[in-house]
Amino acid sequence: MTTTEPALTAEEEALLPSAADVRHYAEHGWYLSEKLFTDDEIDALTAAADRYYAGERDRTLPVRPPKLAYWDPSKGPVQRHNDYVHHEHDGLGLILRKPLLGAVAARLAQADEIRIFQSTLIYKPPISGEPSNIVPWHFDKHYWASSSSERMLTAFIPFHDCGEEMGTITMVDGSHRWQEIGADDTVVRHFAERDRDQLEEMLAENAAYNGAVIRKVPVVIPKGHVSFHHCRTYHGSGPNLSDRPRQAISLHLQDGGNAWREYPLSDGTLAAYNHDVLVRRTPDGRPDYADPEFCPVIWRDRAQQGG
Ligand SMILES: O=C(O)CCC(=O)C(=O)O
Ligand SMILES: [Fe+2]
Repeated sequence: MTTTEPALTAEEEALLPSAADVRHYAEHGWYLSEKLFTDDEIDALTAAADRYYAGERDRTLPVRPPKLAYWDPSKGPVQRHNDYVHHEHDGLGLILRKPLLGAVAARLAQADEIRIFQSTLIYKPPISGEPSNIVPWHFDKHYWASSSSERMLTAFIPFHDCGEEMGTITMVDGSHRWQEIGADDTVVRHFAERDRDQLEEMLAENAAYNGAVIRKVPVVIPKGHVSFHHCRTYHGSGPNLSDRPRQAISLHLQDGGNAWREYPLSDGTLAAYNHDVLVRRTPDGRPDYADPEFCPVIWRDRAQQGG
């Protein structure tokens, strides 16, 4: 047998979402997992993040993509975002590849395979009035217009108990099922580049168009648990009012079927993602979102494995 993916232990199997949990995710667009990481694993993430911030890298990107989030100390005490940490730092990357995490995502997305799409290391300094700490309403698919899949999802992994006072991630319940109006191309710009009031208004307009009431659910996440959201679920988060930094990794995941697609924007250019200048090409010349160098597989159903 040449199976490459380790099976889950019986204890891990018990942590997978139940059929009712999968239905909850399909209906609400988000899911708070069981305890998927041990305290030791989360503490190892914190220690690895400290080393990352001190400048440690196992490798660096061969070129700098156009929209890379890459905080460095010269930016000062603002909210930190650093992309591609699973690629650049093995201490972070190895923990993020935990098969159990991929298995949970596969159940939710109803996919046979889960690959990393992106990983962003996040740090909200404990400064209550810091404007950059506020994450305005958005959904992640807006940044991924060049991705063909509608099943992509994000695992939000805090490094500690994460409650409302720390500005935990907050979901707009069921919003992944809304139809979108007024989707002008500015939505593909990252929220950090956009006006916050404009995004609040966009949320209200989209809710009204769908006859929906906006129900905001702050996800109170105990250490080791993970909050998952669908790529069309609106979410955001508030200030960090605590006396500790709010630290997390946002692990963006793609199902096995995801691939680069041609998605023309109104100005005639094609939607692009940072990967497009990094990953290898498919035989027909498209950016390959399955390049194992940048988009490693973290879960494949055993039924799909050769062996
Ligand atoms: O840091 C946050 O609260 C939100 C992060 C986010 O937008 C995401 O995980 O997709
Ligand atoms: Fe997001």
